[in-house]
Parts: sequence; structure tokens; C-alpha cells
Amino acid sequence: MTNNQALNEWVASVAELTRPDDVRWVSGDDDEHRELVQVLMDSGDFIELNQETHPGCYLHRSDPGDVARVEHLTFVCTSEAEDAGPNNNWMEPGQAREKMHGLFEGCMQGRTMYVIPYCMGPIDSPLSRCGVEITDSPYVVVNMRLMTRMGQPALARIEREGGFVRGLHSTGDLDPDRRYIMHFPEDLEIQSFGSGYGGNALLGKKCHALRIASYQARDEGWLAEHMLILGVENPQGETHYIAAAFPSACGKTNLAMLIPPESYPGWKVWTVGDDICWMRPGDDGRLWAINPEAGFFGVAPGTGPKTNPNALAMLDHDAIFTNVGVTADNQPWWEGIGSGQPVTDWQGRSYDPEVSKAAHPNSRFTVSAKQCPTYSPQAEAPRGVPISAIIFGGRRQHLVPLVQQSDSWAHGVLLGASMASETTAAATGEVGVVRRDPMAMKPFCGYNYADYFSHWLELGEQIANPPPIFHVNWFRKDAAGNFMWPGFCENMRVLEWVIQRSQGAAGAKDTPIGKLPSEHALNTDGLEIDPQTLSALLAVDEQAWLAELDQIREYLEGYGDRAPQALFTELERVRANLVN
Ligand code: SAT
Ligand code: MN
Repeated sequence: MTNNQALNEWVASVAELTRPDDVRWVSGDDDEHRELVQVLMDSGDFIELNQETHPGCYLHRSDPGDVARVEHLTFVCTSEAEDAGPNNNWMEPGQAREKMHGLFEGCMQGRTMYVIPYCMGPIDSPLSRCGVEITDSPYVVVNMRLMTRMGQPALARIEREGGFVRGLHSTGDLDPDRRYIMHFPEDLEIQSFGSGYGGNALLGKKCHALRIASYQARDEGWLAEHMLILGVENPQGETHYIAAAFPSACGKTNLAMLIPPESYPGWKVWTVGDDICWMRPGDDGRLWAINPEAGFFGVAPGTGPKTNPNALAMLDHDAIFTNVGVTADNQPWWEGIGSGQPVTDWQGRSYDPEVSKAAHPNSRFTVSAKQCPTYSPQAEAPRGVPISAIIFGGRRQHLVPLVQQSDSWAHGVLLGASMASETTAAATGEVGVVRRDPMAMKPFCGYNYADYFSHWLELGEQIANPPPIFHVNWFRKDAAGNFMWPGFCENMRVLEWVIQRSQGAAGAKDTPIGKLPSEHALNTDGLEIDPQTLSALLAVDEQAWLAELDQIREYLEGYGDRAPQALFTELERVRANLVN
């Protein structure tokens, strides 16, 4: 119970509708956590992992039909379809509410209903926002405890402020035909039924911190983005912060936790966040950012001693593993972990590489950010961190260079708006098809993309010192299908160029598509890469770019009259550069 009347009334009305055996307000304390772990173990939802090598670690196996976000079942329910835009599935709010009412009716019988007050962002930050998730899943509660600031301190803030985002969730019967993730941005409300998986069920994450928050951010003059935040400290002890957007499962967590290569003595990368960034113009004319999350829900496969040693180091205690394999001595295992052998796959079957990978490609770890060896002390700062550069990046085998800098903010918005990427296992559907994913927000923008692009353009005009905008592509392949850029810790070289450019230093050459590193401007000391590959990574194929521009234009025209003219002006400027 709380002194917030609206919250009490909402909880009572949900209990009346869903008819749980028991209602529990979550405090977030340790005793409660131990009790919930026991509940999860008793039901078989948690399997204890080796407590000697991995104290406090548990394995959860999802229903095999419930292992990723379901974009085709995710809806934005604004009064007008146009406000949701062609980038979202839309349902009329009244109809959506009726449908969800039918599903939620009596669905918590025999279950406990948990009320989770949570805060997205440092508890005392003016940039943070609160929500309350009601759920019948104790797995959601223990994940929300790692991913958000939840329980008593969040409730105290809600009581002070009054407002909060309402999120109602039930795993239902996990029937994919009775599964919907509905958003009502006009009412700051989320309703999710029929899935227990990550982004469908941990409502603070994509549902609140991106879909609802992006809608609020547009009205209030800030940005809610699918971006990691990292700080690069140079040997002189100066730290510059970068916000970078990549689609799900394109290496945001690895980049956020990068350890500079040996040829970078005295350099350090600090992790502020790995997935979501809320940014607001400060009084000093810069953009200030917080990570609204308190933990990482990272992709396990591919996380190993070479790709992300920091992540490995934080995963040997107090972590939840979802859909990974297990070794003979009960340690978690996934493809790329670098040691051990699996005996059981993610579905609990005896491991047979002919039948299945040990870990599901979208298997995940959940862990508190405080366990990350490079977690930035500034990550908890109420005012956030000042952003020196913004990076957009996609997964593109062809065409798109390793790095380019936009000529202006508007050109940078065009770079973001024309982002495309090959799809990954983070969402159900075909993997590896190129789709347009502006600002990596395709599945997460809670309103019409055309209005979102306008918001980005307008915001840039309001900031006295907007950060420069870049585009990167780590994923270029040669004719034999091999990656041309080594990636991982070597991405530091690109980060260094980006930071130097943001300070007005480092060489760049003007090309029709923007500024690219001039010869020798990219530091390749200690890197084995043949000069031809490097120049191919930084080449501009003018004919292919003209064809790409046609596709971008066609894509943007899909947003009709609402698409901002400034983007077409930029597009035509680039086209003119290419033909001249
Ligand atoms: O399932 S989540 O949306 O939380 C993870 C992701 O796809 O980025
Ligand atoms: Mn993500």
C-alpha cells in the first residue's frame, strides 16, 4: 500500500480483474529476494548453477516458443493511427483495451500478483522517470531488481512526484496466439500478455524506457534512444562521452565494455550503459545523458575472453542466465565462452551439436551494472554525462564505410534516418535480411517516425553545441565472406578518431557522403591490416551510393507528407555531391 491514491486504486482494479490468490508489494530487499529465488527454484523456473564457481547464479529456461521479442504482436495504440505511423502496428485504443481485458480476466488465479515500483535512472536524477509494473511472474521481479532501481526508494519517489508509467504484465498461458504487447503512450500505459521473455515482459526496458519514453521525450524536448553510453579516458586523464545506436545483438554491450588494445597504453573505456540512453539539452548548450537502466540484459553467445573480458568477469556471481547450455559441473555455457564443454543444451536436452546449439542465439545474462569492472562512477551522477559525439551503426556487409562524419546535424539526422541493418536473433523472424532501422529504433519508437525525425532536427537547432554525428559499420565483408575489420577492441581506433574529430582535431577528407578519415588519420599502430583492405573500408563507391540514395528516398517517402523536408534537402545535397 502507498499514500498515492491513484496507485492504490489501479492495483485494486487490476486485482479485481485478474483475481490473484495474493497481492505483494515488492520492497527490493535481500530477504524478499532470497524468498523469490526459492519460489523460482521450487517451481522449476530457476535451476541452481554451480554455487562454488558461480555463487548466486541461476539458469532459467524459457518456453521454446518464447525466446525473443515479438514485433508483429507489439502495438502502439494512439487515438489516431497516423500518430503511431507506418513504423508501428496500430490498434484503436478502445479495441485494444477490450482485447486485453478479455485476456487478463481471471488470469492470475492460483498465482501471486507482484507490484513493482521502479525508477528508470539514478533515483535522485531529474532526468529519471518512475513506473510501476504489476506482474504474475517472479522471474520478472528478480530481473527487474537487477535492471532497474526498484522497490522502496522508487515508491518513495513516486509518492513525492505523483505520476508514474503503468505496466501490467501476465505470462498468461504462453500461447503465441494469445500474446500481445500493447502501448498506450497517450495514457503512459503498457499492457503485456502471454510472454515471459525479456523485452516483452521486463516492462521498464523497451516498453517504458524506449516506446513510452520516446513519446514523452518528444513532448518534453528530450531524446530516449536505443544507445549505449561510454566514456573514453585518454592518457591525460580527460574523459569524453559517446552515445552510440546499434540494432539489438550488434555488439553494443561489447563496445560499451571495450578494453583498449595494447597499442593504447594509458587509455581506458568507462561503461555508462549498454542499451538505452536518455538525453536532454543542458543549460550549457550540450546534451547530457543518463542510462535509465541499472543492469545489463546482454546476449550471451559470443561473449568471451577476446570479445568482452569485462562481461565475463562480471558473470561469475549474482547473475541470471536465460536459455544457455550447462557443463557437466553445472556451470553456464554458450558458444564463444572460450572454455568448458556443454553437456546440456538450452532446452535441457543432452547436448548434440547435430540437433541444436548449446545456447539459444538470443540467450541472455542479466546482471547488475555495479558488477562491471569498467562501470563508470559517473553512471550514477544525477545530472548525467555530457555527450561529445553521437554514433549510428548498422550491420552492413557491403557499401557502408567503416566510419564517416556527417557534414552537419541535419546530415547526421539523415545518416541516422537512413540506417539499415541485417536482422538478428533478438527478434523472431528471418535472420540476416537488410531492413531499414532508423536510429536502431524501428522496433522501439513509440510514435510516427516522420515526427521523430522532425523532433531530432528541431532539437539540434535548439542546442548551442550539438555533438557531431558519425556513422560506423564494423561488419563489412570481402568477396570471400570474411569480415574486413577486426572489430572488438580494435574499434578503439575508430573511437579515438571520433573523439578527436569532436575536439576539432584529426585529419578528415571531404567526400560526397561526408567526412572520412584522411590517409593515416586512423591510428593503425600495432594493427595487422593490409592497406588495400583499409582503403576498401574507407572507399566511396559512387554508383552504389546513388542506388542506395534511391532506396533511402523511397523509404522516407513511405512516411508521406509528414516526413520532414529537411531530410530530402540533405539527400539531394548528397546526390549532387555524388554526381558532380
Ligand atoms: O529483449 S530485449 O528487447 O530486452 C533485448 C533486445 O532485443 O535488445
Ligand atoms: Mn537493445
